Amino acid sequence: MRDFVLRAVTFLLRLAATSKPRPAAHPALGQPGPHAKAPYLLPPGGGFLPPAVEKRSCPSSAQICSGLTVEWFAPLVVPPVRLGLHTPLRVPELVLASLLPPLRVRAELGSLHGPPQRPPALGRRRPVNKLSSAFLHEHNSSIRCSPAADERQPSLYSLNAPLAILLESANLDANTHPFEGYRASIALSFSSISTALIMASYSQSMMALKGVVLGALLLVGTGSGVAAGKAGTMQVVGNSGVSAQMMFLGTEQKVYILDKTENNPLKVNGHPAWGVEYDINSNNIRAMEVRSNTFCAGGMTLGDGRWLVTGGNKAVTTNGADAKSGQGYGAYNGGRALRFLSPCDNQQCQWDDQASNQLNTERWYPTVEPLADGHNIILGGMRDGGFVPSQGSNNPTYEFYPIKGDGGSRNLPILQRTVPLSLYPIAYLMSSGEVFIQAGREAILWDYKKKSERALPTIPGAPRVYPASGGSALLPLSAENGYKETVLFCGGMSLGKTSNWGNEGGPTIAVSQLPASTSCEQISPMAGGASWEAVDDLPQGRSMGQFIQLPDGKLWFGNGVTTGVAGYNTNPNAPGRPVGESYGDNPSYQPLVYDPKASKGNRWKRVGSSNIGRLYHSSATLLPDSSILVAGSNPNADYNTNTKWKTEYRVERWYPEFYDAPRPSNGGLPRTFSYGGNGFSITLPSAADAQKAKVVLVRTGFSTHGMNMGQRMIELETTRQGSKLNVAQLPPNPNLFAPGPALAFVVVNGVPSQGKMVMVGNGRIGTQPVAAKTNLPGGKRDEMLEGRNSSLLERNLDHAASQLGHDDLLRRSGLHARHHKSSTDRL
Ligand SMILES: [Cu+2]
Repeated sequence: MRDFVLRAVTFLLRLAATSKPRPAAHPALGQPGPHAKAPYLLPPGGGFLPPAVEKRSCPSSAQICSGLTVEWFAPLVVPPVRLGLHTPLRVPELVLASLLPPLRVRAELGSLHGPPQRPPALGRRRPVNKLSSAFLHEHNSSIRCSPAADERQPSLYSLNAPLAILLESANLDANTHPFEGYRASIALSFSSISTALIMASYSQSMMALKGVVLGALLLVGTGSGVAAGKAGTMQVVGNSGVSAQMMFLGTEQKVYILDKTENNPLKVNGHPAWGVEYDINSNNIRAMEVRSNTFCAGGMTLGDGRWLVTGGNKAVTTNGADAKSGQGYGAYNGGRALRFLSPCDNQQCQWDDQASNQLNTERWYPTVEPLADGHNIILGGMRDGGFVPSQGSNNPTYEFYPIKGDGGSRNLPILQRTVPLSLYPIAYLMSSGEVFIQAGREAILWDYKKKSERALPTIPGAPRVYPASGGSALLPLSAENGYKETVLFCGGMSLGKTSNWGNEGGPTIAVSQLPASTSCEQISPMAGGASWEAVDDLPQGRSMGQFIQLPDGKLWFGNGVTTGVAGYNTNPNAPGRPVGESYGDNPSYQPLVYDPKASKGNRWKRVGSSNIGRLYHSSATLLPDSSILVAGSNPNADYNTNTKWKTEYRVERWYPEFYDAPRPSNGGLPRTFSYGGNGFSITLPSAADAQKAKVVLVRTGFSTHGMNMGQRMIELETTRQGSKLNVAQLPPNPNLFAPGPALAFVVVNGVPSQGKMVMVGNGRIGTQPVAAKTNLPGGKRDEMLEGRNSSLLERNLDHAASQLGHDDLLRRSGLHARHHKSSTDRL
């Protein structure tokens, strides 16, 4: 204790000599307070911090509860570093923990590059520094846990014993690693505990360049600029319980995660779980019963707001081997499954996964895209398992849910022509009602009404569909770009000859160390003479990279590997040369942000970094606060902790650079949106804000395999009158944004509000009511019609509504109310 105070004084003195005076101490941090007896970490150079002790509840069913991250900066050549829990754990909160079974310690070490821009926050779970152009490079081989194990072999410690972790750094090459810095993530795991656990979180940072322990700044206390600090970073926030092969945002509070059927330690109804509901705020999970095997299924919302997850694979037993239906882990054949979920916030909803609901044919790796009438189109897949299909196992057809017309499966010739690269075809509904489809190297516009196709040019660069697994995204639609669709593809893999992809048994050449493609290409399929256009290359090749649409119009690109492809093989001598079981290796730890409006050459930016590899079967989704939940990775046939790329349960959250900025209110947003019809208005704090404001809708999508089915964003038309922002409904064409749930945001000067879950369309499956395009006051044309505007608008809408014969439209548009009362938030 005396030592502690002495060190504090020393650092304060050093600090006083090297920095400007700071505001008065934060009462909780300015003195060795209630945390003074807590264990602390002994960092390189002897700096220290009183750790923040944090209570954390683990889900009752979870077996692992993690969350201790240490970060610091050090010179290029780092001497061996000793981090230790310097004193026995004696804080009152930890007494309970000390009575519990042994503590399991696992640590991973990575390096961070880029100068620190601000001191770390203390007293928060995440002690992360904001780093510019951070670059992470993993050095797992250079870490040792003392006394007896390395990071891949968790060792057991008693909580009452001092814990020390020795980090022996490698000598880094200054040319390839332009800055210095390390991060150690230490996961503390408790086994067999079903009650709430208490975790301690420690932060430590040292910037050796200045000889100052940044953390010591916090002893002096700081005002603004230190307390927040999530922006531009990534942190571990929880545990998914099942590996997140598939993931989607269901409500403003809940994310739903699906795994394939495998031996996850998390159990439900006496068998391993493969589905959970993940609470965004508490990071708690609820195991959910799913009857059929969801192995590589497709999913999307329907026009009535339900989620459909369809297709999958056979019932399996240990290590992915086929099981008789109902045997093994309890899964049923999911090949023809239609599973439904109405997401909820009260923990009561369950998957509706009845054997009576069936597709016409088995589909493993089908793509699902929502249509203008609230149906889903379900494209392709395979009739059985395997790496890639042969003509025999391929299913080159599509069908609809709910069933349309003759109810059967229709042929889709592109999926026959592109075998073996025909699984998970990339599909986006176009404004014409045609579906843009990309598979193999082909691209087409498919008219499912006429059962005809229009060919588009062959995609340059590399194959993009599974298992080459490039990322793809539809760029935001707006009046500014005339709602012209542009589809962007980045990364993927070329193996030269198509035959090198092999067949169900795997690739015929070694793939795991082949560099993935850096190429990015885009096309505007509806434009006359549509052609591919090369845009900024990825800074590093990537397979299984995933685009996530951000409400500011930019796109996150994360997850995946820099070498190899999707898929796995349990045979280490297979021609594809799996690493462990994974055909992908050398994960990309560096999320990027793509700005489609930036000039060419300036579109990519590195934001944040991780030290968790997200290989095959990982996923990500946008959350209402514009952060991104990142989870999954299991390039193995079953739950596997005994291989290089283990089954990954840690859940991370990535925070955009605007994360800490004050957010606009979403209070003026309605809960329902229509196609055309009466707009609405939002009052912003100032006219200047209104000038920079917009309203966007984002369908966050169904994330799996580097895809995000259904994801798209549309910006609504607006005009301004002082501080009032007049907002149009969606354009009168449901093909531009199919009906169903979406997140709505007010975005001011690039900073989004919290997203509000809204319903686009009438909330029903079927032809959607469409009214005339919203006529906004304050626009150039309307300035001339000032005074007459509202009556004209009403006449137009009356006319449109009577033509369409939709009472519902009138009711929902607020038009009736408008006739009788003056409303400031309806136009
Ligand atoms: Cu898969």
